[in-house]
Amino acid sequence: MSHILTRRRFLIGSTLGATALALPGCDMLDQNTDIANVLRSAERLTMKAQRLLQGSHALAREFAEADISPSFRVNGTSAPDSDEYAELSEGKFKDWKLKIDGLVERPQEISLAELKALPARTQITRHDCVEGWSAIGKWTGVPLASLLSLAFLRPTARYVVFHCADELEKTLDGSGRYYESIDLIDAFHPQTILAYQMNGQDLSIGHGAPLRLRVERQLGYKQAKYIMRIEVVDSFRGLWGGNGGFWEDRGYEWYAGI
Ligand SMILES: Nc1nc2c(c(=O)[nH]1)N[C@H]1C(S)=C(S)[C@@H](COP(=O)(O)O)O[C@H]1N2
Ligand SMILES: [Mo]
Repeated sequence: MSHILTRRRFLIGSTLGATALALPGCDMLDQNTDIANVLRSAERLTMKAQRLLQGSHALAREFAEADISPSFRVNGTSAPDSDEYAELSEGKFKDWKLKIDGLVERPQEISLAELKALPARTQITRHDCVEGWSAIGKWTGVPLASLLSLAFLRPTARYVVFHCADELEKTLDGSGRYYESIDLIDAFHPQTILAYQMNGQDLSIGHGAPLRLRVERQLGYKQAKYIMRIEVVDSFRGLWGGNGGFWEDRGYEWYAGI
């Protein structure tokens, strides 16, 4: 079903694209805004339909040990290029702390050892990248819900933003820094975890050490690696391009439902 929805979304997109091309001389700016608005509402439709059809707590499929892919590609950043990250990784992330702040009552700073001492979840799931490859991996980590409960969300909290260590694109203003965001339904979903292990071993640098997001009902680019800080917000305004993620600021959909 979700494939049909996805295809439909593409069809809506391409029809509009053709219309835009067929109308040269129009005020392209206005038109682009219209197109963006229609595409955005189509995306909301996809999200609502997925949740309506599957329920907001439906689980992504989980697999068996035997299904784990023998190789799992490293994609996007393979190692954050900063002195700060180099120092942290040389020290085996003993000095790394996950910050949780924004619209929370009790901001947190949690070490990797503390995270590993919390109740963990392990899940074997399929990762689907928009570039057209998939791989099955086993992830172990702390449910995001547990951490948000420690921090106590304020009543205005709407989204959870993940700030990463890497710049995927070198820009003067820092807008090439990777970040992602999800809403509270996905944040409290039982398969949404902050993983520190992959296939039974500490996360490698390529796969996002020391901590990465797994939000299993969405595509690969939502699975933020190298998480340094979690910020709870009520909107994306004021955050880089304002669209809730590195790739979203470059035109990808914010809700990347599979
Ligand atoms: N911080 C950060 N997170 C990221 C990326 C990235 O470049 N930087 N790439 C994304 C994309 S497009 C994919 S497909 C997955 C790849 O995860 P992997 O390298 O473990 O395969 O990470 C996602 N999370
Ligand atoms: Mo991806």
